[in-house]
Amino acid sequence: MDDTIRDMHAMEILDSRGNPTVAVRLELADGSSVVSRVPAGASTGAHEAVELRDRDMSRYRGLGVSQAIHNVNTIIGPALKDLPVTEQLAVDQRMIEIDGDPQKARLGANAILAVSLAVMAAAAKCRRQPLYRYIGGLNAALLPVPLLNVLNGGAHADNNVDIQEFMLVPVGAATFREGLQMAQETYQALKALLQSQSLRTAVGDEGGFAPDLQSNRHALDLLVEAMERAHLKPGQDMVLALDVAANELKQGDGYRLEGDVLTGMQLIDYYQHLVRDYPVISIEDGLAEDDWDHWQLLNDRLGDRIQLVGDDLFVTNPARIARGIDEASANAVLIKPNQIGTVSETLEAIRLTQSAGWNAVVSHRSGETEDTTIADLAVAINGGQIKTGAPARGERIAKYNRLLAIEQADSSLSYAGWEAFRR
Ligand code: 2PG
Ligand code: MG
Repeated sequence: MDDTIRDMHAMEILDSRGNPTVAVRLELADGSSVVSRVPAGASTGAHEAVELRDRDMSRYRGLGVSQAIHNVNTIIGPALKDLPVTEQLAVDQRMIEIDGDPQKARLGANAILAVSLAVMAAAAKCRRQPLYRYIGGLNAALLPVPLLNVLNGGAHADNNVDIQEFMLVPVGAATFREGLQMAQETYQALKALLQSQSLRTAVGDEGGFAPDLQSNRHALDLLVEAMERAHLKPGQDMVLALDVAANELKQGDGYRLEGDVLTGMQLIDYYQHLVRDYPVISIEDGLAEDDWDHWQLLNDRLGDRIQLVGDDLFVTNPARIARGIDEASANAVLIKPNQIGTVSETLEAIRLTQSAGWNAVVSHRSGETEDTTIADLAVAINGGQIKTGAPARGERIAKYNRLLAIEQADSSLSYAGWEAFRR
């Protein structure tokens, strides 16, 4: 059979931060091959699947992945030989069984995901379908609204801004291409604005600017002004999304924000005021990963007005998402395949999220590669949103360029626009 796995080889490559990560080249019985590459986070959640690192301080400051590579080449590869790549679930199950650890700590989620992604890509190739069509079938109909992180703070930058990501959301565009252009022009307007105020225009890990600013509100003011300079109407053509990454703000029982320590309730009040004063449509990780009580209170307060996204809270894990649905903790889930470690479990997380009427927002990691799988995934699941960084830097642009190509090639798809945020 042409669609069976003949061979696979893992390789240690570098991600966009220059840290080692895993790539896998999978060869099919018919001689054709595909390559997958896995990303890596910086503000990682405690409940994520385990990224296996060597901890050998004589190489890459302990961040090498040679053990994960070895696991693919000597354990996973031989175990999957001759299996058909169209049996994604069986392949993923096999790896989960061999690993045996709930957080995939033995083989490493980086090793397992690289293989899982390669299997999916190979299956699409066998079927001669674009990846999004293979995953989504006839159902795939929407091009996602991009959430472009143009101003960075927190763990992604060396500045004094404590919200990790300020994102442009071009909801008012008619097409993906137009939305990307609107965002790029706003990004350039922001750069000029920063320069005119003698603020730094060096960028953070995801390509967003990382100036020292007076406050989070200062950042929001700059973004609104940049939109206006780009001839856009804030709140109409374009809105804003935040990723607070509140785990990183945790201090004792409270949250450290702009020099003060706030209680969970005070932080919720703070968000309510931001939403009143700025066109903020989405807040991700407004609270920490185990602060379930305050998540519920936040959703109570703002969940009927804006999108509340759990990233470190849910870690793309169906069990944690199920709890969140049960407790009405949020109304959206950030989907990162490497938080859970296989394609099948990622798709299960998405199904669960969408079955509750929640939004599934497909996302990159702060450490990325040229791999564009998430662009196809966002289209396949009709999620209507993708978060993949600034309109700058090759590893971010690769995803946007892939979406431009999909839009160009497939006139049956339409841009999600405001639809993506209708609740
Ligand atoms: C996040 C991500 C991506 P990291 O917090 O949402 O922007 O960052 O990959 O560092 O977890
Ligand atoms: Mg996040």
